[in-house]
Amino acid sequence: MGLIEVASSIKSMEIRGAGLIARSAAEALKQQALDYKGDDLGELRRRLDDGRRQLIASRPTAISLWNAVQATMRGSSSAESADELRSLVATNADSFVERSSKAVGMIGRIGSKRLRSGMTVLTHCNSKAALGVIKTAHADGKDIKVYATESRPWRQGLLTVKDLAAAGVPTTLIIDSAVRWIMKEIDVVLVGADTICSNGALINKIGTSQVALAADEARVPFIVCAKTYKFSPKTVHGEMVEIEERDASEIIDPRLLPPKVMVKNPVFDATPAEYIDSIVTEIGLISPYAAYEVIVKELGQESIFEANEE
Ligand code: RUB
Repeated sequence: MGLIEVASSIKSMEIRGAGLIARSAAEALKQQALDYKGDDLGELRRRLDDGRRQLIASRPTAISLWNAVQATMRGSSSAESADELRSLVATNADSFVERSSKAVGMIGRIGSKRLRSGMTVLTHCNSKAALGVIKTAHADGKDIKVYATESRPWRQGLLTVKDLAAAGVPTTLIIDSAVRWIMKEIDVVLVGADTICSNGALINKIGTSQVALAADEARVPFIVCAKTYKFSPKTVHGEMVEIEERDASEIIDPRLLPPKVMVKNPVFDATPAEYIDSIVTEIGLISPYAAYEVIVKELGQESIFEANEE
């Protein structure tokens, strides 16, 4: 798949989930570099820069996309030939994809220690990181039950129940509005992340903040499963995370609506740090209030400088 196709598949959500879009973007940039066979350094830079912008514009909310693109392009300004630039981008992309894939496994192992046999987990939407935790606990022989929300309008919950059922985890699908009712049966909530802000706030699938409110009311721990490249250097500069709004037709066929009725379709929301017990990352289980340190230590001071240059 060429870069333009990858960017449009991310936009149309054929490629979705913050981790997967990040890995796909890194691979698309690598492909863009390898597809240019010429030796004009300026031309290769222009192609990569165009590609970089198209990928970043494909979905605005998940910082994983921006972090992946930055990591893939890091050091590229000092390349002195097209060959050097090509191999730098390819090496960066490979190491990003490898680190990202390993991180999912680490998160699974660390997070699963928080699950004991007999626990019932609630998850929202479809997060590979959160499902990795559940599947690791199950594979370790723990008796875990799961409630999975449908996650309207895209119904990513159907992917979640399919994945968990294939792994043999007893799973029950619920509609999003059943969350507060079901919370009395839940021992822990596990969700993924599209972005974690420097103040520890979580940006994730619409409805996540309502799940967090219901968990808080019932004193059920709310745990986020997120690779460190879900943390946002941009928010260190006070930048607000753009919440993507998608077409109304994803919710309802507009022809079914009475005249003058409008539809709003925000697809992510913000959960403040105070509702989050902990964040499971590949470097360990941390407090949401440690988000700034994660950005500085894991993504590096240079990511904060780069974010300011945008
Ligand atoms: C998916 C979503 C997931 C996060 C984390 O939204 O909100 O919870 O992306 O996923 P969408 P992962 O379907 O709109 O992309 O843990 O797989 O990175």
